[in-house]
Amino acid sequence: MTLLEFPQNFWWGAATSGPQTEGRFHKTHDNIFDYDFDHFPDHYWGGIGPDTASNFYNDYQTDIALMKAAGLSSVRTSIQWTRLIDDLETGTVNADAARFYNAVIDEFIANGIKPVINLHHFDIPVSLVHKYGGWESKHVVDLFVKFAQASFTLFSDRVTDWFTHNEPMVVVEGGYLYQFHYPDIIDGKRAVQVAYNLQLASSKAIAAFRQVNQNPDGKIGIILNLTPNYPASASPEDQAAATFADLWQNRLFLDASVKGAFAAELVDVLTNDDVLWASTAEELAIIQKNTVDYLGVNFYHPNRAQAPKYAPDSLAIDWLPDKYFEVFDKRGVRMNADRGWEIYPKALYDIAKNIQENYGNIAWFVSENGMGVAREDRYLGEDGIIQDDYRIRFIKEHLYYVHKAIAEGANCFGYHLWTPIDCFSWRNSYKNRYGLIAVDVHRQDKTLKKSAHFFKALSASSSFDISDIEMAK
Ligand code: BGP
Repeated sequence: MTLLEFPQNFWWGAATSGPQTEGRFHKTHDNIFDYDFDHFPDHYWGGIGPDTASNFYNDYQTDIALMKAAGLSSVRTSIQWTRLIDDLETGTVNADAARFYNAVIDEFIANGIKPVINLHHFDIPVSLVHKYGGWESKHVVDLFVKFAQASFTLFSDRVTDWFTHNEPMVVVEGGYLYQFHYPDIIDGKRAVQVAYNLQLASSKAIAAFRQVNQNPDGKIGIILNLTPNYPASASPEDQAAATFADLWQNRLFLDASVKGAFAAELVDVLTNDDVLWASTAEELAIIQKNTVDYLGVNFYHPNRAQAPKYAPDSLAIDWLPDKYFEVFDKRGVRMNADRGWEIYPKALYDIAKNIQENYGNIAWFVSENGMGVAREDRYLGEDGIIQDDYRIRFIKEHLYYVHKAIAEGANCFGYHLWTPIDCFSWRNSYKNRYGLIAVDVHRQDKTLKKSAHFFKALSASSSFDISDIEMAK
């Protein structure tokens, strides 16, 4: 037996979001996924959309009891803008929604689970996209701040841990570059403005938090999907491609959120290419002043970057960041075939080192990490428990590198698995299951998987035995 021990008070938890669990019940507004599903159901795996919920809205007490049974000491979810706010222009609160989120927060606390609250998890109200162009609009930035302010006012007496956005880069890429989120636009210049406005929204929300937060222990951060870009080769072209990919995918939000300024190298490229965002001195001062208290880091897979194969001129579109890099699948590596993602746990160590060396060793936690597997009923044991040993191995391997980084001084204070209970996953719907707890969405049956029992022991002892894992031998 070789035990890996983690610090006391380490957060052992899991992450989910409002739009992926609550269901559409009783919402005043539709978000972009509600709308997209109503109009293009074939975008969704099996034609199953956000209406088919794991039912947290009605079942939150049962779900939280199951999360407790899985040993979770903290859980991240999000408040839905489309539920909490009645009038999107003025930011008035819907009383039923406030009651619902109050009850959820109280239920978490009563079960000894720290509620960690995120505000924006891809789920902008669709009417703001149609009326103003969504995140392309600075008016929408200010409407988001009203929603944020309402949330802080209502809940910051009990909620101490807040985040502004989940993976803003996915909003940019999905909605404005690669067509996997509504509005499915391909336009690099507009993507650049969306990125800037998302950063501005985060910084303005942080400023609002510092005015209305009621709790001396209150903290606020941003959740970023940081994915190292490993160059395909040592050639200067591939190295330059990886450097730009890192600037664009990671440093854009990381530098602005932690250091209060966008990376000068990125600003130079965007300026030379004549696609730089429209900003004002006053906005840049807000970004400079309102840096994060800490960071959430979502990590699933690394990227491999190489110099683009196609000459920029052959791109039909005026400007795309793909001008500078191309992401490719490396051959012969370990993959999660169901999701098409490479499995490379050491990347978490590289992320930790980067934060330690280049971002003042700011406090951070793994805010999402996980393994989505299709048709998990294949692994149902005779005892009726899904034997998801692959997930336990995945968790252990990633934690091995978190542990190593902490031993070398990384300021990492927790690990959240995606996700507590199998949930709706955007266009993949229910194809890949990530949960510690299985759900049969038709019968609304929820059962602990083998990984939930593992997680409970992990959380109780803040340690685990690594001796069965190859890398430890
Ligand atoms: C992250 C999102 C989550 C979740 C997860 C799994 O990017 O923050 O909301 O969906 O990815 O990915 P997917 O559902 O696409 O398999």
